[in-house]
Amino acid sequence: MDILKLTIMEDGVAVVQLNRPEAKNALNIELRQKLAKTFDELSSNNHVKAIVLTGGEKIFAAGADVNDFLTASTSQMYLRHTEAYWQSISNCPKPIIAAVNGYALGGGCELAMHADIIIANQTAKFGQPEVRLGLMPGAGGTQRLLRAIGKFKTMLLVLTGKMFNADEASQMGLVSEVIEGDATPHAIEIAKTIASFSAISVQQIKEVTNLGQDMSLDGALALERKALQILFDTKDQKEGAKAFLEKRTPNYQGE
Ligand code: CO8
Repeated sequence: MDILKLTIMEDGVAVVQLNRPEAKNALNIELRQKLAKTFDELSSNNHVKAIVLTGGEKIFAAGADVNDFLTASTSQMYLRHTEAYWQSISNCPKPIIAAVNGYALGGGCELAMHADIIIANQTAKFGQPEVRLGLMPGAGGTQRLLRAIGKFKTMLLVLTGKMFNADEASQMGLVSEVIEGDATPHAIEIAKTIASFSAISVQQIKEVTNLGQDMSLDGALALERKALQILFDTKDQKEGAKAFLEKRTPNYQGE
């Protein structure tokens, strides 16, 4: 059985599915290596414009594979350099939409937070339970959560390991949208919409939004302005304006 499934659709949408249902999609080293390799490939595949990341209908991911932690020493953990696996995802210039059904815990919640949009269904349960294992989050669970929902909600979650459901996650600002039924088809629809736009404008929007989060407001506004100005040098920008005035669908080439 393939522990990671990849489907590339005609309209430029790629669907990446974690597939270790017997272990609740726990992220063992092999799965994380495959995820990283897949995201590296998708980043450089010009046909792919948007990516949906899912764990299937029942679960997103129950975190790191705890079996990998039983005997690991500090130096072994260091030498794994797993930050490189995560960077393959966080450096991906294309929009990533996480479709979360069921549990997204520990490294699973951190994986969802590597996405740009999170769609959750009513069965979704988020949490950073590492503290219950004598551990702490290690792939953004303290820092990405802090930036998404603020200090006091973050502290409550990471210090108690408490799980929270989709509506609570949405109220906190962790989830983009909560839907009834399977989150994946809805995430694919959103990805298709994004894939129909100019890839170059989409990627600039993602880059500026993410970079701006950690910059001063003045610096981030300047970055935004410069990125907008760069778009005026693209064929797609001219095509977008022309198509609007001619009342037709634009034909974007990503140039
Ligand atoms: N690692 C290894 N195996 C797991 C994991 C896991 N994280 N989660 C579930 N499994 C296995 C179970 O051991 C069980 O195996 P078996 O059938 O052989 O007994 C099987 O999956 C089914 O699990 P359950 O019987 O427990 O299923 P339930 O429906 O009763 O419960 C839960 C589902 C709530 C998801 C429960 O399995 C659970 O609490 N899992 C662990 C959640 C957790 O603590 N996650 C944090 C892990 S630590 C972490 O992520 C640190 C991150 C650091 C950096 C990032 C690395 C990626």
